[in-house]
Amino acid sequence: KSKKKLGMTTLIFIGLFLGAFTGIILYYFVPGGYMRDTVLVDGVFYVVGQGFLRLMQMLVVPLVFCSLICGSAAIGDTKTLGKVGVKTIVFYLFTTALAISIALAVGTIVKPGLGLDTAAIQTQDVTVAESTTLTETLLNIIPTNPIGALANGTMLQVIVFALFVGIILAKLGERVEVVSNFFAQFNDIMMEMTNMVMMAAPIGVYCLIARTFSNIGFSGFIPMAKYMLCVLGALAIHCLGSYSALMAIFTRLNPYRFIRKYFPVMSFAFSTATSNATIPMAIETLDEKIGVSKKISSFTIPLGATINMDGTAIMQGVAVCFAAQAFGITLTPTDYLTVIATATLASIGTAGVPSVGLITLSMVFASVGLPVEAIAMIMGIDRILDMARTMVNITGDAMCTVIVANQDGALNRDVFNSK
Ligand code: DAS
Repeated sequence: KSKKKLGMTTLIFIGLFLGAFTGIILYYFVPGGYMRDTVLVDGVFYVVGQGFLRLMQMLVVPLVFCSLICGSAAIGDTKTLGKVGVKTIVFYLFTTALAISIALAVGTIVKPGLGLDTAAIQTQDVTVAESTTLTETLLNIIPTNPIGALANGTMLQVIVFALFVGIILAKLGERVEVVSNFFAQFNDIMMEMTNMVMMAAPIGVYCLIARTFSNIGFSGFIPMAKYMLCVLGALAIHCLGSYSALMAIFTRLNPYRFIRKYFPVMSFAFSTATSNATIPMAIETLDEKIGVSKKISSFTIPLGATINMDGTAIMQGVAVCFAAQAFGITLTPTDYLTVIATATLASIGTAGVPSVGLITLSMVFASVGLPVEAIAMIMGIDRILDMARTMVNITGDAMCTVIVANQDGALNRDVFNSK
């Protein structure tokens, strides 16, 4: 009987859970030593896990640049591109504001900052980010040196430059046929490279998770359990509640089929806590399994990975309530609005890399006069929450992409509804 080829989804699912299981076994039952630490955790797991992550990161800039040039050239006219862009940004801002509101509601009702056993809480020193203004954030989107933007992977600047190139390619048509073909062929190369790297996803995810769980201090969870459950609860409400409702309302598609098909991408985001590195797998999965045309996803996914961080906004909303309660500070309704504005602004300017939400959290706290010491209290247990919120970040990007693609007639519903 021919061995049934296990699908990528199943393999990644196995990698995720086997990795977590391995990590917990190592943490609780295998004493530190040469074999466990040097050979396994900081040897095999570290090298294979980080190697896989670096391969995925290697794809991001060239893939986003080429696929966005091809995507915007395919859309062609600036009117449609503008319409898709405005719709996408409106959806991103709406879902982020909804996310923060859910977080503030959960934080206000559950009160995770009350009755804390502060002595038991492990604190760490805090990285404070300087606050950015709206004008700086907007101006930073325009690249003064596009080659520098590509070299540094400054995603918003890469996106802006690629959009210009794509629109002009469409405008000049025949005159730049060679350049159009070059980018189309280079895009094919990058897509093929993505598929090739994704073959290693199950083992990469296994190693990343196994190492994280074998090093994580679960003991730190107990005194911060209420805070963690608030964040995870709000993330679940938003991911399974808000997103499903919005998808059902706007597309009449089955949201749980979307989550099942998108699970490999969500697992990768969870394992790496990096939205940016998830971009290639997201574009590929949306095209192959969900039926979203690359001319939409090549724009909305990189944009979302940079400016749309609902999961991060949720952590920041709960953290604000936690800090105010822990330090006995009463927040006024204006403070809440300031938090919503600052958290949204903070997420626009920051790339999707590990722990960025914690760094911008210092800006949000400063905007309402909350003590930065509170961040030291939540840093110790932030790794798991970073993984969970990154998973929600990229799910929100994809869900908005499906809605915008559907409205623009760029969603193949047969592919979506296929097994
Ligand atoms: N890890 C970030 C991301 O990749 C999210 C965060 O740090 O809050 O989206």
